[in-house]
Amino acid sequence: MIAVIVVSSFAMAIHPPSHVEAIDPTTLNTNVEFAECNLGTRVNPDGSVTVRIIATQFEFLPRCIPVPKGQQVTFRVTSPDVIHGFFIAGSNANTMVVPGYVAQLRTVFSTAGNYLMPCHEFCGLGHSEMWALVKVLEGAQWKTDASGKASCEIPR
Ligand SMILES: [Cu+2]
Repeated sequence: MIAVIVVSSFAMAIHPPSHVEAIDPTTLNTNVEFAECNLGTRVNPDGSVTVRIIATQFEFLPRCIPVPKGQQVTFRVTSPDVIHGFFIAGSNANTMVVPGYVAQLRTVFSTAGNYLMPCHEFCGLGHSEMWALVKVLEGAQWKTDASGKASCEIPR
């Protein structure tokens, strides 16, 4: 039995679902993709939507994440410190965020509204305070600036 597990895990390269790609957690602050100005929701030139999030003790950056209804959204999440949980209540988005890796998942939100995104992996004393909000927007509510970035700020 052990031989089967060992051989198959090497042969089939079994990884946890959060293992998509490696990233150096110690230099996250100088990483281009996860730079502060690049975090959040962005519509790419091809029209696809990517959300980049840093999960850190004890918050998600950014804390408010706007996404369009009925369109595939790719989440890319990483952590500079400890293991966090990425879970969007009411959706099928659920993965671990392991430092050293980028967790990536895709989902489609078919209903507009606010979705709570709590950290569901105990990460320390402030764990219970660690959550973000995903706002699924439709129609005119969903908009981006000239660079393709969407934000939760209420227009004045
Ligand atoms: Cu956490």
